[in-house]
Amino acid sequence: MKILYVSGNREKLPEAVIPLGLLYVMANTPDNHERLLTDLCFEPDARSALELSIRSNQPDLIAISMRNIQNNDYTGLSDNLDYYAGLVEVCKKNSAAPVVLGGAGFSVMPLELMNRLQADYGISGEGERAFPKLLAAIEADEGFENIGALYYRDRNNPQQVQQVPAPPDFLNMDTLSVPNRSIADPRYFSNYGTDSIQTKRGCPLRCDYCTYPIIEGRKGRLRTAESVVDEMFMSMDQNPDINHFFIVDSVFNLPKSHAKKVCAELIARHWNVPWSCYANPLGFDQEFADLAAEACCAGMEIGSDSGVDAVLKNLHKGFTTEHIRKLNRICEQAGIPDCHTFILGTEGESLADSEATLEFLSDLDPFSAIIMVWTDDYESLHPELREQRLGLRTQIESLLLNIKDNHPQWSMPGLGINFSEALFTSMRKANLHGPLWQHIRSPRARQRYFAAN
Ligand code: B12
Ligand code: SF4
Repeated sequence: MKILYVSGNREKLPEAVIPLGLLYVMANTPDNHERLLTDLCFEPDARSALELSIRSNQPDLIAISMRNIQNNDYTGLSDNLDYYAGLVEVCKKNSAAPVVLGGAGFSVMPLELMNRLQADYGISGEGERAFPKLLAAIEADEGFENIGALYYRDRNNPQQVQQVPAPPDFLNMDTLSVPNRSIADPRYFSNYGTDSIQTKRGCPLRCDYCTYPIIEGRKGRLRTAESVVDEMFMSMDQNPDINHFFIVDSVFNLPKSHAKKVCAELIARHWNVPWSCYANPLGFDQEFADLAAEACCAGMEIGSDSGVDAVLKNLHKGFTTEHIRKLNRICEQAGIPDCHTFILGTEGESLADSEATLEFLSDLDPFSAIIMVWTDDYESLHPELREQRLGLRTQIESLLLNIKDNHPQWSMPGLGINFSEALFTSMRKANLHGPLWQHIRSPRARQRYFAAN
């Protein structure tokens, strides 16, 4: 079959990111299929670009990757769903080819999105095994049992979406072909300089609101440290513009033995390109931080979420504010900038809890902090849900506006504070790389982290 893979993501805040998931799916589609990539990220007019690609390529099947359905309060909420519905419409108007949806955004609410976006098929979760199986089943005109977490329209009743259960097992990452970055749009690297690398899949924790386990499961599936570092070196050879890596694992330091092995491999092979990752206060120790620093880690992002133990407990975070303080002390000692994300207004939280979190943060004074206001993925589908939450959200926003001048180093994406296209563009022009929170800090605080190292 001739397959047109479409990366629909156009988000450029905090930066444009390569379509790693779609590249994984492409790399693991058998060679007997012709594979073409259309990336809409940098196209001035996404719909026209897609239309042109479909008309000139005449694909037999169109596979659309949906990364984000919402932007966690960065800007508007529902735009992405209308946008993706528009892409499916363009496919349908210009081709009879079936449309398959997949990706992180699709996976968090597959049934709802099949209905809303009117695609023919959808695959939730990992696509490397399920997508080729679906192609084979379509070609052979067979049934869809054993494909994976598949959603499809009933031939006799197209309004009805059928569902095939998810497979019991996830993929062994070391058996997968690695993504071919040479086909990625070079502007990801020339304009942003960051590449993405995945060292494992799965997070064992159970934070209340988290959708990550739906996408990649709870069981850690680790790659060998050698294969991870091989991929990083290969990518550098292919794309000399890369000056930063982001480890996209849900949490890099769990299990910590794996994270330490990756760091040790980087050190052994004299790796010298800065990288960042997500880290969790659980299992965070000095040995890991020191190894990471030696392996060229430029910063870690921590989902600390709240400065109130009762709220952390309610969210099933599994750690307390003391763990957050400990992580902060270790990072400072190792010279690793730590950026803590706090989410205000989660389910059951009061305005007083939000105030207490801000006091905690002020006292913690980490290298950087990003303060978000809670939004639920389902708000993009149900405006009434958003309406219900507006009261507390507005109160939290005025709280933030009142204190923002006291904390010029904190980012508040929802309010555009230390977080805007204009700011990021000027920072990139000043040749600053990696996650930009790493550069929004006073020289005095930098001194605190870097003086000893
Ligand atoms: C790392 C990460 C980031 C990093 C990325 C750094 C970088 N350089 O890549 C940063 C911090 C920048 C970031 C930012 C944002 N992110 Co983010 N991010 C992630 C994370 C943890 C991993 C993404 C990743 O690369 N995974 C690895 C790849 C290989 O997996 P994948 O893309 O899911 O692809 C697999 C499947 O989805 C599927 N698949 C993919 N495409 C297709 C297509 C077809 C046809 C098929 C069949 C299958 C398929 O197969 C792939 C291989 O198995 C996910 C959560 C998670 N654990 O998935 C959130 C996640 C993707 N992010 C999300 C969001 C919302 C954002 C932001 C909008 C805002 C924010 N603050 O979180 C921005 C947008 C940035 C942008 N430009 O798009 C959401 C998206 C869903 C949603 N709720 O809308 C997620 C799921 C987290 C969440 N909140 O639930 N993010
Ligand atoms: S640690 Fe992160 S990825 Fe794991 S369950 Fe909690 S929020 Fe999700």
